Amino acid sequence: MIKSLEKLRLEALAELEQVSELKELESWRVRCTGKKSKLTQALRSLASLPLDERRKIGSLANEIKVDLELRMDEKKKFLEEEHMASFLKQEGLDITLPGKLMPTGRLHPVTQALDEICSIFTRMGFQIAEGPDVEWDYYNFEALNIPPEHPARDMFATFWVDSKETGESARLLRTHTSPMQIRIMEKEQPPIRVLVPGRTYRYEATDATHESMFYQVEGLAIDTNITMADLKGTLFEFCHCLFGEERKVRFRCDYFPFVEPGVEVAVECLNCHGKGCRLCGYSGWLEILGAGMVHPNVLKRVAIDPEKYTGFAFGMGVERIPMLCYGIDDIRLFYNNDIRFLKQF
Ligand code: FA5
Repeated sequence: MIKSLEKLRLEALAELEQVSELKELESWRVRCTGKKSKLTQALRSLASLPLDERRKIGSLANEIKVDLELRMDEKKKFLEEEHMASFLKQEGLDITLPGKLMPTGRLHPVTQALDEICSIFTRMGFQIAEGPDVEWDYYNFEALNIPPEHPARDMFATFWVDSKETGESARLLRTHTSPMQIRIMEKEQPPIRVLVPGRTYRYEATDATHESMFYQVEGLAIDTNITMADLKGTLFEFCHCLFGEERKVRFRCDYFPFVEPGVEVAVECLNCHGKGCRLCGYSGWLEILGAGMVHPNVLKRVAIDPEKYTGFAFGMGVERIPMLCYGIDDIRLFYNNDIRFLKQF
């Protein structure tokens, strides 16, 4: 019995040696280790043997079975690898070739600046709102204390959608984000703290610091006891968060019909450190925003009592921020879509 089991093992291993395909391996398994194989039959016949012999032969038969199954697994692995190698050769696929790098996208520098500005003001308690790019004359001018023929309309060279003779129901591309002050105050009661990012349009020749489409962020705070000191504190804090504590910030009087008093805020030019260059028009300063205390006429227009409530508003040019931070000396670079420029940020 022992001899015939060893013979079975040798025969099975010799046959396994000859197997060259996965399909053949399966029929080898059925033949040599399956239910009807001689080996399984030998294991079944153990019951009729005396106990001593049964132990000896039983353990040998099991050892042979385990051995054959192990060899079969090795052979299977070998055949699978061989099959994969020949498949890859036929397909002509070279898996050692390095893959193609997919270029990773990134946010436009103006979007990055918008995100940063919004994050600073939301930390101060402002909420974000958005409004339409195509606006009524009423919101863009009239309700902001700029009636027709007011000389301040010249400050905002306008792209008209309808004839401007139509009056307050004429449509235009908003020249600033300030019309959102009115839209918000029409709907909300004080206290109000809101921030409005958005596109604005001006019908003017472009140069290093002026585009005909640019982004602004409007800020509006209305409450009891809001003073100029709150406006100054808020804007100083913002400038220091964005540009660093050491950057000089300048407040100067300015005129906007919808605020009284009005100010202009400029930041020391990073490009020339205040010495004067093309970017700052050789002044050493770059104006980033206009601001002021909301004019009582504007509050009255939206039925907010100016005796009870006061507030401040500001509107900043967004492109000027990355220009200052990165020393970019021409605003037009942002919208030329030159990937060599954009991928630096
Ligand atoms: C305004 O647009 C006012 N609405 C700002 C304001 C809001 C004042 C609330 C008071 C209260 P101004 O025209 O100065 O103001 O524009 C504000 C900022 O937008 C400027 O400081 C500048 O940074 C930017 N800006 C103006 N015109 C252009 C332009 N053509 N291209 C790029 N940025 C511009």
